[in-house]
Amino acid sequence: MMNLHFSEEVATALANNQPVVALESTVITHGLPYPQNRDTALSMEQAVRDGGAVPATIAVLEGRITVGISPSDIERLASAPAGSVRKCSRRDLPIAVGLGEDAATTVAGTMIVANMAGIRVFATGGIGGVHRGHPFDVSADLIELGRTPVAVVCAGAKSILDLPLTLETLETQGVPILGYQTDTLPAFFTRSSGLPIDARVESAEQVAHIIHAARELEAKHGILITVPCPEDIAVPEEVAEKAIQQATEEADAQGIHGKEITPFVLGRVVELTEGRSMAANRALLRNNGLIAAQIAGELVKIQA
Ligand code: PSU
Ligand code: MN
Repeated sequence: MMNLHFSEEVATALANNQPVVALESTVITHGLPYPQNRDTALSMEQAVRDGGAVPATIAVLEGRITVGISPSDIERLASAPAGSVRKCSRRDLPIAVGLGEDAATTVAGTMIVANMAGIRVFATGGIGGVHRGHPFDVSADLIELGRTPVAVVCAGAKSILDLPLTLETLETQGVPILGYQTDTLPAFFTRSSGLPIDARVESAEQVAHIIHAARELEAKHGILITVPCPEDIAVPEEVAEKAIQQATEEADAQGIHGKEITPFVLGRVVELTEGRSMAANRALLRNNGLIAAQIAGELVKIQA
């Protein structure tokens, strides 16, 4: 099997059955601008620690799949020129490794590595989904959730996506969608999409019991835990919707598609909301890191 490179801290935590939370790196290279990307990545790691777990940010560094990259690696990825680091989903992993590249793992890429590393819980901002107006542009994240047993804590799917089609796809893939202290699917910057989820959960302990049950069932799929953006900083629905509408139209008009759409639209939405979406994005990443750590802690207790 492929050799993974672990930081000493992550290797020790895993060997001692201590809680570990995986974190992705595409949000660093493609999700936020410098230096907010670096600061957010570091504060998300801190949020995981505050929640009692060890953070393991995952990336490919010069072809080496690394679990627990260092603060200086985070700085290097964060400050790399736009477009110079490969956005690494399932199909990109062998390319990045085979060519000895630097690459930032998406939700799908991070799930694959976390699973290989024995990390059961992963925190991110938003997963990929089905793109509005492009029903065949289905993120590999959704397919990965259907075949890799990692629990993903997120703020729902990005509100730039077609959320009803995204939910349909996840249902087909057999992925349970939990609402953390909520009855509806959060829509990333906004707290609710109004769409139903499969079950409301109140605590990290309940989530851990569901993850454990899936494991006992020998489930091959992942579990999605959706957490609304903290209330004081969430973007009101009308504001988010208007900005997304405009950014999506601009992307279409400029012929932007495939893996370029998400970074383009997110960047434009930040400009159009005068930074409010970025503040919300950063706050929800930290919050998800904290809750994922608590879930990982409860899971360790059950599986001890
Ligand atoms: N949401 C964000 N920022 C991001 C992403 C999502 O706010 O950077 C990234 C995640 O890494 C996610 C990826 O896995 O976008 C999905 O891209 P695609 O639709 O090309 O699969
Ligand atoms: Mn896509």
